[in-house]
Amino acid sequence: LLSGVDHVGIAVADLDTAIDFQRDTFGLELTHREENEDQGVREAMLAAPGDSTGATRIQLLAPLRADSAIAKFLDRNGPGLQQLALRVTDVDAACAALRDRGMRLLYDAPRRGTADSRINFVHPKDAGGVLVELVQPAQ
Ligand code: CMX
Repeated sequence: LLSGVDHVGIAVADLDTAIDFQRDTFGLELTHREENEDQGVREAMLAAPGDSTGATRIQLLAPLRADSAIAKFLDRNGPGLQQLALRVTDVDAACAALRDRGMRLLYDAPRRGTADSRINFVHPKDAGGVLVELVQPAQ
């Protein structure tokens, strides 16, 4: 079911400042940005120049609201790595398999993620201290 590492997510206070930093320092290019009201984030996807579709990306996540998961993460930890996102071909089947292995999934059913993907999360306490996102990209 696993088809790769989709992205690594970094919590940031200000999205535009973080995009400029990643471009000017590491040469990463902005490939996508959006606001996800459900997740309470303003977000951007960046990739190495010339990366084809399917490559691992860097996701920058800034809070839209004070009560969002990213706002809470920033309050507690400051900016930094917030999540590891694994790409799966069937998120429903992946969640069922992980539940069978004793993992707690945060949502009963997958929700909408970046670019109309379907997402769920494994609780970080069940995954070695890492918030693992499962992403099934839109067709
Ligand atoms: N990575 C690793 N550990 C984390 C963590 C993270 N991102 N976020 C919280 N934790 C740890 C906390 O430090 C805490 O540890 P201790 O008990 O040892 O102190 C523990 O997990 C539980 O913390 P909590 O206070 O009970 O829970 P929070 O309110 O911090 O919520 C979580 C944690 C994962 C449930 C919440 O962040 C969440 O719902 N995340 C999923 C949604 C999300 O992250 N959305 C933003 C991204 C959107 C996108 O990718 O599209």
